[in-house]
Amino acid sequence: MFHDPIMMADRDSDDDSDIGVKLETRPKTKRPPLYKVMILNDDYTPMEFVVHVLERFFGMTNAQSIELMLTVHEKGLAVVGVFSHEIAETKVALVMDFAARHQHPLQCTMEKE
Ligand code: TYC
Repeated sequence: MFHDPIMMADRDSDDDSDIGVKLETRPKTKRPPLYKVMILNDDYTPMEFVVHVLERFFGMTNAQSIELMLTVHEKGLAVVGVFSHEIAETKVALVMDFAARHQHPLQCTMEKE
């Protein structure tokens, strides 16, 4: 009876072979980590330049850029966006290169969220 060929068509119906087998309930779709891109305050970079950077590289309006630049000026730093590792790295490199080419000490960094 245990391995009766008639019962074999329904393999799990009576032999307890599924004890201890946990079926996966949650799909394993791990999201990639996200990274905060930040700009830091300094005493020398002109306010207008920072506003231009925020418009040019982070797609902000002039009003949004002025507000965020003033937040950085007052608080020391602010998150300007959250991106995948590759996009964050590219934004940081573009901003740092743009600032250096204009001889401003503006710093842009990234950090895992
Ligand atoms: N503190 C600068 C000034 O007074 C302005 C500034 C703002 C610089 C934001 C950098 O990320 C920055 N000219």
